[in-house]
Amino acid sequence: MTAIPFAITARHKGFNRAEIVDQNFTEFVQLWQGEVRAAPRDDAPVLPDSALDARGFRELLESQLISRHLDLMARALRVQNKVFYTIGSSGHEGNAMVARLTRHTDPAFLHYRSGGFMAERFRKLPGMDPVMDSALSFAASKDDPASGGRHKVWGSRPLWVLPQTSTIASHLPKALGTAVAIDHARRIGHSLPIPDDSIAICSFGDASSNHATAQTAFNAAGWTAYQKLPAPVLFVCEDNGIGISVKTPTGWVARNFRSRPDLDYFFADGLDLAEGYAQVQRAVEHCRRTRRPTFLHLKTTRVMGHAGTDFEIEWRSIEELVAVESTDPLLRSAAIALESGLYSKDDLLNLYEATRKRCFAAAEEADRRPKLERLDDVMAPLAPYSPARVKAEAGRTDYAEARLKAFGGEARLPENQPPRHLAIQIGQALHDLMAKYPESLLFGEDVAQKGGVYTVTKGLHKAFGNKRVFNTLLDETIILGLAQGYANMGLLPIPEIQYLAYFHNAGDQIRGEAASLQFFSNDQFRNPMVVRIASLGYQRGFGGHFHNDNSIAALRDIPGLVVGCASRGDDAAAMLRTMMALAKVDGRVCAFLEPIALYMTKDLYEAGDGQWQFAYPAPGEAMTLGEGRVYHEDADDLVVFTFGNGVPMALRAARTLEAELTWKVRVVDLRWLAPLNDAFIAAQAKSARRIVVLDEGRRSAGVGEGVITAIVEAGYGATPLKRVVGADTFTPLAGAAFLVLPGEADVVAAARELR
Ligand SMILES: Cc1ncc(C[n+]2csc(CCOP(=O)(O)OP(=O)(O)O)c2C)c(N)n1
Ligand SMILES: [Mg+2]
Repeated sequence: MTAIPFAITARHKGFNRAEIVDQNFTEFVQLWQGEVRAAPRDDAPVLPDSALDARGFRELLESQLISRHLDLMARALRVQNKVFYTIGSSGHEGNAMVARLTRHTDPAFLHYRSGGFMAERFRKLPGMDPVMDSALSFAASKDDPASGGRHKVWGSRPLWVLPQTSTIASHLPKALGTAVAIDHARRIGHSLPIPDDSIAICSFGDASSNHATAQTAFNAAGWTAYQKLPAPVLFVCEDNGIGISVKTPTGWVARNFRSRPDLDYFFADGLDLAEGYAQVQRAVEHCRRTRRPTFLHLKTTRVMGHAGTDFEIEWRSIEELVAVESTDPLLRSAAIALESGLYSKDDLLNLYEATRKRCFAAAEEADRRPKLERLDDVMAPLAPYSPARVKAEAGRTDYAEARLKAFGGEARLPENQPPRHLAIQIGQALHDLMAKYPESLLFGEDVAQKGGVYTVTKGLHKAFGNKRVFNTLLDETIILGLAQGYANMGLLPIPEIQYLAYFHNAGDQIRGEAASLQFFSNDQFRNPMVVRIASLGYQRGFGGHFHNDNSIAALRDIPGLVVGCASRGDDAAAMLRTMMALAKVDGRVCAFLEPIALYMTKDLYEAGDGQWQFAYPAPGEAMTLGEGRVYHEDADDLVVFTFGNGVPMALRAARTLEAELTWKVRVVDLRWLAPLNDAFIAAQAKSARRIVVLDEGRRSAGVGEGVITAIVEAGYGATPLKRVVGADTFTPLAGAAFLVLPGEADVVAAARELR
């Protein structure tokens, strides 16, 4: 479309661009002097040759106006502290076409400028009010149906719009994951909560398309399609040519995406409803029909700046600003409205003003609605926990037949086997859980035929087949994005991260995304999962830092995330059972740290003693979240608090100390690292005469700090105490690794100092 030229008058030089954009609309309508056609019937093209009919145009126009007036309202009421968000959709309102041409059951992951899309999607269900619902979110009211007042988001449970965070591009992997899950679910006989031919929609900006997280999603979409696997995701790049103040090089988006193999490119003019509609339609139909990843390059513009705080006039020339404002898609929509004969100038201006009134009235009403005023209320959806239901679910045993099949007969059931070590029993537990949950999937790097780098998942591929146990491409962001997508479709994902260091590589998918979904959706959406991570140090002769990473702080610091670490096989089986139950019942995101160095450990004190192998807990035996394990319960000369590799280490040190000092030493395995069970720690500290906190993580922000805080806060700060902890360093290769990690001798030495 050609730009509509404005003469730059004194009015156009104003500081408040929202006001100018607003006046432009009125002035444009008043001064419009085109040919007026005979108004088309509802089902006739709005303009000759347009694929959009008159009814469709009227509704889209109304959605565009709602979006625009919500923006204008936000700018006006922000200064009165009635609204708390001013990043708007002005210039992007053409995205309403994408909503019109898709279904309300196509899961949508939206750009913050997809207000037009949102207003249009509201039409898909009767009795919903885009204006009031949005106003409540702008006002951060507790009544906000999207997030309960926790964020200004586009979100709706009934409309299948999953709320997004402000982190640009972080939603692309899970949108792809959702698309993949739509077709994958059918292949494992899982019934979807939405129609089988649904597509996932994901919108984002032009600058965001360069982000690593976006690029990995495009790559993984292509990787999937190349193998002829369905990935019906519609990537909608809302290209306004700029990201905050940085211009996207002209033509870059088309150049970058037009000819990618296995990412099918479509262009649409999002500034012109009459023109763009057929173009959007082609992209949507292609995606739905071919089930291939589709890239819709939607031309938009940005008027009124990045946000209310962005005074563009301070950093752009007035000529440039006015030129951009003249491409305002609402001016083009006004021209269509008038030329088509569907609206007189008065009708159009009346509609414009009526929409303004409606948005302001809703905002004033939203301002009177309650806010979040108590910490409890704020946190309620973050980490729901129903102990009784979780316990019952963890102990549920009604899948005997499925497990018999998975293990290959009664004699092979793990509880009928001799005691085994950690790696074997994790594998057995996973067989058990995949039999218990037919909707569970296990995936990651090398996990299928090979059974993982440490063969922990060996046999699962054979037992459950390629559809439930599979290798992904090599990208942790995608592994965790897939997990979210599967979870969105009601499946129960068990992704594996090959090493803890590589969790950190993709941590935002849990930190910013998965763990935040219940919070920002007021628990209306859940993405339950159990992420297994091969973790921690002490591997003899292997690896260096990245295979021996001991940074747990980055996980413990994620709100709502459950973090557990087992030191022995029977505990691992029970903990995995609890984690799956937490995921199933309360939608929780759980991280299970598997100490690599203990995978194959069979002995405790002497080579060949077999004392670090344990009987497999039969189904029905459940562990409560937060429950630790206590060795030598009655001993109180010294109590060692620890977890993971620290547990057998502390038990060995205890034997030395008992011989040397005749102390009775209790060893407390925390097992659950987040949330830490403060009450349990306090109860164990109560009778302790001395305490050692043995933490193989790092000195700063390690688990040990939390343990000591719990002890001190419970009033036992006067108990003589020593901390034995990893150094604040990266881990070196070979024998030097043991200089930075706590060892048995360090525990003994610390205890001696407490004499
Ligand atoms: C990962 C990340 N980095 C930086 C930001 C800050 N930021 C917010 S929007 C934005 C520009 C986005 O531009 P674009 O993708 O073109 O979207 P537009 O705002 O133009 O619609 C930036 C840098 C962010 N939100 N997330
Ligand atoms: Mg942009």
